Amino acid sequence: MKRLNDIFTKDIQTAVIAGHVNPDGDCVGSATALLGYVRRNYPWIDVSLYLERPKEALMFLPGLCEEVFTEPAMRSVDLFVTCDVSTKDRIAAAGALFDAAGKTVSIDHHASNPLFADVNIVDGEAGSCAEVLFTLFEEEKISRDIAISLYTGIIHDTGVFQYSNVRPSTLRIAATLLEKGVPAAKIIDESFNERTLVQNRVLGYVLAREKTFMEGRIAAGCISLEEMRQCGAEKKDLDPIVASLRLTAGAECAVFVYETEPGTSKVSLRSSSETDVAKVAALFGGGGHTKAAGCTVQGKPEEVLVLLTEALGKEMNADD
Ligand SMILES: [Mn+2]
Repeated sequence: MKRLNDIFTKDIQTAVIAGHVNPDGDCVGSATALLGYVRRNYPWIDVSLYLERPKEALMFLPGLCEEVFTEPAMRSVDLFVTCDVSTKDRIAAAGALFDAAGKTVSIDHHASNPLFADVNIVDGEAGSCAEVLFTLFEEEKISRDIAISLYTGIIHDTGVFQYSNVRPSTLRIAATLLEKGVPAAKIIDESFNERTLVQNRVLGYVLAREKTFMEGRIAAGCISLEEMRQCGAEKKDLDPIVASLRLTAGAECAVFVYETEPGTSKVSLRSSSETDVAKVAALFGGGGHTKAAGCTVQGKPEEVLVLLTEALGKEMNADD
């Protein structure tokens, strides 16, 4: 708890909080929670938040406004804090400001974080960055709005307390946040579960063409830019797909590949077994967590799908 007092000291006048590219619920939840906490408890600091625009379902989070999505005009700040950012090159657009900052801090839960900042508060065992932040905050100084942000971060990175990254402490933290008046059911439904008509259509399209490999131990699906266009879908509409593939009976790992630009494909990997998908992603220059990882690979989605299932198959065989 004292650690934050050692970071947000009296000599800090300007601070920026930033997240990672393509921000998810944990990134936006953590960053807005920290923004609220700094504004409330370190009022002498002129703090601003910089994020890429997240999906619409996260726009309810306290502290988000147009200014947040506009790159900060200032040239340098006393303090630059990243939330949920696993490597320096994943800091969203304000990266130049990071280099020019008086002091940098990384608050994160990716075990692969190379400790790229001056101060690194990284708990690779935590299910979400929001959980790491909770342990840094003083409980009585957490407002309802801050609790809402933290709770959102936790549910998004734990799949509403379903994934294996949930620890007993995750639920204790969630209980404390509920006591702060978080409207949990509403947040879960509206920010996590809800899907648009387009999302449902594109999910159906990919699942209808799902394939399995390694005697059903790998479930895989892919979609090209042309097929996305036919479904009226954009990148942001693809979020729920890999999790649905993973639910296939008998599948230990899921691979979802989509084309981001002609000839370039993005891969999402999930594991519900011992297989470390971050290792497989790293073979292709990507990264992530042991159970959820990703990478970008040159090639058409169907080709990349074959490459990835082969690499994943080797990794699974090595584990057997
Ligand atoms: Mn996270």
